[in-house]
Amino acid sequence: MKTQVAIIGAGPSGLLLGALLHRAGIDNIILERQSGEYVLGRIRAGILEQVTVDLLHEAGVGDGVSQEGTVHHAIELVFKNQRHPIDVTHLTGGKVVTAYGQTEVTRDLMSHRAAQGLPTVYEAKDVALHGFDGASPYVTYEKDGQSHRVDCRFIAGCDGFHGVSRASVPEGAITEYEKVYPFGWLGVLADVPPVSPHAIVYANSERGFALCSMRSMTRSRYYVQCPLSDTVDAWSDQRFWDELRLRLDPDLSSRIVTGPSIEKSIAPLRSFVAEPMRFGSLFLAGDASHIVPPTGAKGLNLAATDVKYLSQSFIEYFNDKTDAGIDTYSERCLRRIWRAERFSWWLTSLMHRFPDTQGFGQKIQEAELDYLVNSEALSRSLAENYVGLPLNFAE
Ligand code: RFL
Ligand code: PHB
Repeated sequence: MKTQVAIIGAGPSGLLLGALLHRAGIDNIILERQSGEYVLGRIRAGILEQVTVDLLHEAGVGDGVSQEGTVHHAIELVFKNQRHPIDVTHLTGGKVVTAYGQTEVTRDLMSHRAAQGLPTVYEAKDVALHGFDGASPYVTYEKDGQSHRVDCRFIAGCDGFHGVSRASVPEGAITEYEKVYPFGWLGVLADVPPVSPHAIVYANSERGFALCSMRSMTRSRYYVQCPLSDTVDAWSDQRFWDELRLRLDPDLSSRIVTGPSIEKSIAPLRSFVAEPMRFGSLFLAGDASHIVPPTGAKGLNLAATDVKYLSQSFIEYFNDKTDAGIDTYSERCLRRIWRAERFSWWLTSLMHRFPDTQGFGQKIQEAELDYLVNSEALSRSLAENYVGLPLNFAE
């Protein structure tokens, strides 16, 4: 097989890249290790920046988010049993975020790709990258007991944190920066109306962090901070709902509607960046090159903007015969990524209980929360990062 761009991974990064390239007339093949159902079964992100929503429209898959997404103008911070609304739309001169699940984004992109008849190989085993230090790289994989080879001009590594693409780069060529947090998030998805349909709630309580989010007016997504040693089995639905209630203010707590969970999982929290993002003819995008703790709701949004820059760079290369875009891809992405890393680390530090922080650290956290909700300047800083930076930010 031969194509212009071989894309590894059919998560949101790989699928969005495939759609944007196809619209520009650039051939691509996606190789995915798992089945389509498995990819859709992973419940992850829920909050999209406007830049991401615009990209979905540009890729031709905006109908779902337009019809089913819920626009939010505010978030709420809860601490010391009190709610503090932050009107992000007012603070950013009119910007919003949209609640629309990663599962739905992925499903929309998958259906669009299938309708266009574009090649996606699910359950591609032993994917291996070759010759990306030159201009004729290729990818090999096994499917149904047979070996296959895809020749291409570029490889896009969109295969997430545990993928093969970053792992294929020679050790000395890559620098990794990492911070692992001493807790995880236990997430529950349930078909109950969201307790706060107009604002995502971030709570810092003595018992730890909690988050109230949603997928629709009839489906909620909630999280509580938990020790990394916890297992899902230790958390019955009842225990989860009881714990969530204890971490919210009395009003929200009394209004939570409970029901059986339809998904429950524990995710560790990590900040991670691998630099650079280009190695000859191999380009990394999304979680393959960086991870943020989910507190800032930035992971999927960063993946989308990486892919926007990457598709533009490939389009300029194939259609305008210029290397300028591919040569600056890594640098342009990394500036935006580090801004999102800073924001996600800051919000994580502000909202969680750290097992080794008592006394002074705790008091500083309280003072910062107090400052944040009473200072328009600091609230605006939170708001402008939460809604996301523009694609070509100058400041
Ligand atoms: P993905 O989604 O991990 O997809 C990578 C795909 O590559 C496949 N793969 C391979 N394929 C072939 N060969 C191999 N060797 C392969 N190895 C892996 C995998 O099977 C998979 O299908 O990465 P991608 O596309 O870069 O997308 C990134 C996002 O998934 C991620 O950043 C977000 O989910 C992060 N995130 C959030 N982001 C937001 O913008 N807003 C949010 O509200 C938000 N909430 C979250 C989140 C992540 C969470 N968890 C579980 C980590 C909430 C949570 C709890
Ligand atoms: C979610 O809806 O899953 C969600 C919302 C906000 C976050 C993280 C996750 O910061």
